[in-house]
Amino acid sequence: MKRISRLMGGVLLALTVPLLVTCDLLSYSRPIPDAYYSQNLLSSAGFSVFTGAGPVPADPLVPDAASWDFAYRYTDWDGYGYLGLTDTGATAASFAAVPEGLAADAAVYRLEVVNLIFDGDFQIATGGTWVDEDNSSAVRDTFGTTPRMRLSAGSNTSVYYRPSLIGGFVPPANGAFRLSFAAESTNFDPIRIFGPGEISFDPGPFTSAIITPVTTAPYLELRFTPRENNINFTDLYVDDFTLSYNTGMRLRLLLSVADTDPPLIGGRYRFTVWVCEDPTAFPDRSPYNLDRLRITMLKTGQSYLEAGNDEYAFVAGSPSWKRLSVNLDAHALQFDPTDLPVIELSLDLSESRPGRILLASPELRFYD
Ligand SMILES: [Ca+2]
Repeated sequence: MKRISRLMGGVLLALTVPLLVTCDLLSYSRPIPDAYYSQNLLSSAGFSVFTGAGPVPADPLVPDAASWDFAYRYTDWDGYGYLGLTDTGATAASFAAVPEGLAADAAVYRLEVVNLIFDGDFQIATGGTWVDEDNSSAVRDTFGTTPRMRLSAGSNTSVYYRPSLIGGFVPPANGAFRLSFAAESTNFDPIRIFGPGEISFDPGPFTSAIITPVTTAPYLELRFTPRENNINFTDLYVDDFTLSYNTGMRLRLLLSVADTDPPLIGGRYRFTVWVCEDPTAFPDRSPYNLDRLRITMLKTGQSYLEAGNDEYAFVAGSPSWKRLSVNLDAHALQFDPTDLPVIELSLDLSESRPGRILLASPELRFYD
């Protein structure tokens, strides 16, 4: 028995030693070509490669890969352009000082969450139709820093607002939209605000809710009313009514293995994009500065990965270029051989109010 054990031990040792040597050699040989560590894998997939402005796709089950696109086009979509991506024709240096890492001549694109309410900032007039019952009023007030509406309502009465929608837009049946506005009161009067479907809003600097407009005019109506019977409210200031679509609000790039140069392999990646405040936008009137933007990477049905996210938030001041960056720290990209997309690079606007922002230089880099 001892002899057999010794023999087995010897055989095992003989098998193990070359295995260890092989592993050692592998770990030092770095099998991944240098190009993966040195190149932007999106060198041929900048924002100029874009299909999101196209018509309803013939086969919504097969998303366009290797071009920037809007995710809502592949849901139950009515064909309206709820997001916009356009070439400004200008370079990064034209908008703000160019920080290290961003090329001065990088092409700059404008990303917009379309505001479907017309004159909800009351710059022109009263932004639609106001209906005030006896002892109630809705007056356009131009005394402050920006025109807004001043509302009052007597006991057991209401003020109604039917916003104008932008030309050519008719809400689709059962569509989900985000209605947002600012409501301020100096009197702290108890107020109830109801949207379509009796969704209630709390007054605040910005209040929003997901609503479903009806498909016939006036499409949308808000009701402002005292919180209890036999009381009233005065001097409720409302402004900045916006409406945006709320399904598939992502600018995305789906990538199959062969869509990058060099081709995608399993591993960890970093996705970065530069953003800058848009000089054609305003903090307090339409077109607004985009208030927030989140970037991330998403797995597809063919792959597995876990990414963090990075978020931009608007701060009034001089425009500046800011780098958003997200890594596959939590779990590297993994996939079995497939021709289908294995990763989505995503600029998520699902929590954003309508507005504009500038984008430049999307990059995907392999790091591990
Ligand atoms: Ca205003």
